[in-house]
Amino acid sequence: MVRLVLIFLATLWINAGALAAPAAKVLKVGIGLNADTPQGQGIQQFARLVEERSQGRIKIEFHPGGRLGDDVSMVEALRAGKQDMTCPDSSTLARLVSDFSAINYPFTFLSAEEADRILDGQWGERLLARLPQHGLIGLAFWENGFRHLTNSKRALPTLNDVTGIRMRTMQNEMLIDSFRQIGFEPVPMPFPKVYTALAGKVVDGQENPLPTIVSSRFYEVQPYLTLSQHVYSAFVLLIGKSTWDTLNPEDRRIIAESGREAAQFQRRANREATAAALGTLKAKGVQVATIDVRESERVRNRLRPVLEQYNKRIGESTVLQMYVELSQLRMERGRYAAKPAP
Ligand code: TK8
Repeated sequence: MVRLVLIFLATLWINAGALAAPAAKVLKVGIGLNADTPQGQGIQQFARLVEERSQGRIKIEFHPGGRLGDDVSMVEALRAGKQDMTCPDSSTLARLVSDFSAINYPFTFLSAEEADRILDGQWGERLLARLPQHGLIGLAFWENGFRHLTNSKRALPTLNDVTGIRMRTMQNEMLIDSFRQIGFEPVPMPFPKVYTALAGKVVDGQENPLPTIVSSRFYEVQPYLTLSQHVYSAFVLLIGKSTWDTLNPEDRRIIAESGREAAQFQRRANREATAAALGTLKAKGVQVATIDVRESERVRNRLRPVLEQYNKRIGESTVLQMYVELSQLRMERGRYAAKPAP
């Protein structure tokens, strides 16, 4: 009898314990880059904020380095409810909402500050608001960075003659068409396959922000770097709508706020990594060329017919609004302030 009572009491105690500390909700997050990159550090910062603010109710299970897949497949996993969160390059979302390509219009954003203002402002908000109907919630824009070209064939101080260079591109049609228009042979490919493809000479070149060229060790198989700053590239922190719908309002608030705060942390880390990367690459023996303003202007003109086509596909109002906000910003900054006639 005493034993039975004890067992009964023990059961009560276990139940009370379970009530006091319900099992944490675990969110599975995958990214393409390694844990020690600014993107990886950003996720770890996000995880700290979420776990702290939810008092352990929400835990982040982090899978870096493309272990859960690439940008396109992870976004699909979110939509299918098989993965909770990811942080792809925004260009890969154009297959769902073509407007995302506008961010990557070559030679459009001129500084990280311009990108921050456009992406964090109304224009960016409107873009993210298009995602829920595709099963995704966009929490914040993070930074991938300005992209630069590397290749294993020859130094490219201009992009005048790039024939015969097979260039890996992201899986975005506007980018594929742009690289073809410049004269490259574009080969779209998911990021986790790129190093092996470069090493095996399946492709000759790739383009990414400097911190990625360092962290993914592309310099080992890419002796030539061209500082081209041809495209600005953003990440989007995403949570699947099916996961979002299971969260209570308080947890949603914590996740959304932490995503935005981690964006500031991640951008800072990325800019520090960018400043340090060029020295690292030079020390590794990479040969560096820089394309000048006139050359970028020439390439920009060459790309005009491609972009005109995408203006129509994307919707002229999205593109126009982006240019309007950019020129407003530039006027504020005095970049276009009237100069006295010579
Ligand atoms: C990492 C990718 C990558 C991107 C690319 O998952 O594919 O080249 O720049 O960094 O998002």
